[in-house]
Amino acid sequence: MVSSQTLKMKTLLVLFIGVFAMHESVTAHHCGIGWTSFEKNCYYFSTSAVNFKDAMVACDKLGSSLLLIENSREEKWIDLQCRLRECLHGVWLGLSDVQREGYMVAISDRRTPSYVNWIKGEPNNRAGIEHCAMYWTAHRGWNDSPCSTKINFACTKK
Ligand SMILES: [Ca+2]
Ligand SMILES: [Ca+2]
Repeated sequence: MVSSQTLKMKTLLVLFIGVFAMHESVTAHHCGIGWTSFEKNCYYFSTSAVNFKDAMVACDKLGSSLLLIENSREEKWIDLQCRLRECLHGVWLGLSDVQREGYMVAISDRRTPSYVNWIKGEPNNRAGIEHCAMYWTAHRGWNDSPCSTKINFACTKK
């Protein structure tokens, strides 16, 4: 036999959990469904590997830009995400030297990045065809790669 007091308590508890869950989902999704937040930024991680241009277009369609890592904190977080998610190889970075060989600039504003973490010996423009930058999870650093390579990507809203 359930007393009306117990029923009231149960109703309150269900209500409380409901409100809490709603609040949680709003907090988690302030970046939008499918997005993850870190510090004040929002990130979207692709579930498939595509070439550099397709990654750029995909981020643009989502009202965002291809990832640009701006400090080591952000880089460590990206690295962790890549290890937790499907992007084990790495992700594209919004940097290219396609306009002027040897000058890696942000595709968004053509500026030289203030933070870089090239792997030793990179960017090496191997075979003269590497013009797009990527974060390489296995080496925990950046590499220039042919833009036609298919790898995962991350978009950011900053
Ligand atoms: Ca190059
Ligand atoms: Ca390279």
